[in-house]
Amino acid sequence: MNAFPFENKVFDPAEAMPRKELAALQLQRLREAVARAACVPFYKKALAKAKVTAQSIRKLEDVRRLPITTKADLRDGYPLDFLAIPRAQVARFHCSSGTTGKPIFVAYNRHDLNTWADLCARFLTAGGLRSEHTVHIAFGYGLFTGGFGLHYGCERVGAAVLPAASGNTPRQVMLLKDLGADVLVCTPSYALNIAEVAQGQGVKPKDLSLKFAHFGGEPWTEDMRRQIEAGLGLMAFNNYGLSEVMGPGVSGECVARNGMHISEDHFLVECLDPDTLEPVEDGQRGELVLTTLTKQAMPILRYRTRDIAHLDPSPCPCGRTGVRMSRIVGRTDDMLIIRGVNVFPSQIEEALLRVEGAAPHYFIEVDRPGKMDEVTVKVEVRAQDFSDRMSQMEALREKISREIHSITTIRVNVELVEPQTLDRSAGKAVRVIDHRKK
Ligand code: DLL
Repeated sequence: MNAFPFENKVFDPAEAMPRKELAALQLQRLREAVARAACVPFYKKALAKAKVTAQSIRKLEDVRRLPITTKADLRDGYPLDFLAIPRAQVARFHCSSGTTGKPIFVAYNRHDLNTWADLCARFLTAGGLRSEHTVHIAFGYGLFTGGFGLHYGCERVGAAVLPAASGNTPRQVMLLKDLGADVLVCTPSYALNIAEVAQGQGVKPKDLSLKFAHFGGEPWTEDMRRQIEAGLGLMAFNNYGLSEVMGPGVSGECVARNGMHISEDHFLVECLDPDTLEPVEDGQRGELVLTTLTKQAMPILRYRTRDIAHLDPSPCPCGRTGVRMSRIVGRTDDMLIIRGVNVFPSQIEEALLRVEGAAPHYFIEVDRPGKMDEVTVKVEVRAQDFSDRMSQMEALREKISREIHSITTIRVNVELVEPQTLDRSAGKAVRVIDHRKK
């Protein structure tokens, strides 16, 4: 274990439970989850149609007999048709993110809030958080599950929290510097924004006390990780979750940083071909489908997350036994189909960050002016590389275009823009606009 840069500590021994024991626990909890879900009219009907009862679940694979739940089902159940407990027992509501139309309310009872804090404490501990640390949380506090989820997780570890919330970036830099927080929690794109503002103020990584960061809520790449780590002088960890099944705390990286351990004692995960809904082989990309095993207020069966990743069940040197999921490479609903080729925005990000001179700030515009799809990628040039010399900028443009082609196989128009001209996010970054959808 001394190969690791810090002590590998487990928050809950359940994280290292032998797989056989875990499977038995999952089976018992799956039956309980089905029984709880049956209190929801949508599931009562769907379970009856599929001829499944809690008692008829004999093995874990029986999960495949359960009905699938989609975001559209949850929308149709607006506001609270999926509540499985009396309203008077609800302890908190949040909403799933989404900018258009009505949100989806998610509900927790006291038991769920307690589990949630524990599960966030798991990945925070795995990624270096200790009780003596101070955590600067720059997530939105409100309907979004990021702020409150991480807040109570940090407190569960025993750490001190600065609930900075998001926005007013120069002030964030001041707070980080003056209070000397050890750990930063926010979206990766906001971390990049903070790093940039810090740099603009002449604040160097050594002026900050940051040691670790826990980023999640949106896709990011390994190159982005390196950029943020260099910009803020810290070690960054990835964590994943979604409000429909709880919020942050579904999975997170350990000190090995080679995939995010899923808390499988609380979530049953399937990785399915999004077209056929058949399971894919381990290591193959598929859509994650999650069943909550312990959630009481709003249990969810086989939720189609739309998130594409692969699973790695091989043993991890950290000793945790929960299967690891890869980074989210994209979502089935933000996968762009460009002239018949599937392209994820994360691939474009990967290409950009490989080119010296391109800043990690970009915006993708897709259109179909005639019969053909056209993609324009606007990329900021790094301040130190920006030049009035046309030939220099043209060479950079060419390089970016070639890199995108080599990763995605598509040709795109690359438009270089001046440093600091694209919008910065304080939460989840919006990186794509598809005019074809109008
Ligand atoms: O974003 C929960 C969360 C908050 C997770 C803070 C981690 C940290 P929603 O707003 O419902 O919940 O959005 C969920 O965000 O389906 C993914 O598409 C995306 N997402 C979340 N974490 C990651 C991640 C929260 N680490 C949606 N990498 C999910 C890639 C992520 N995408």
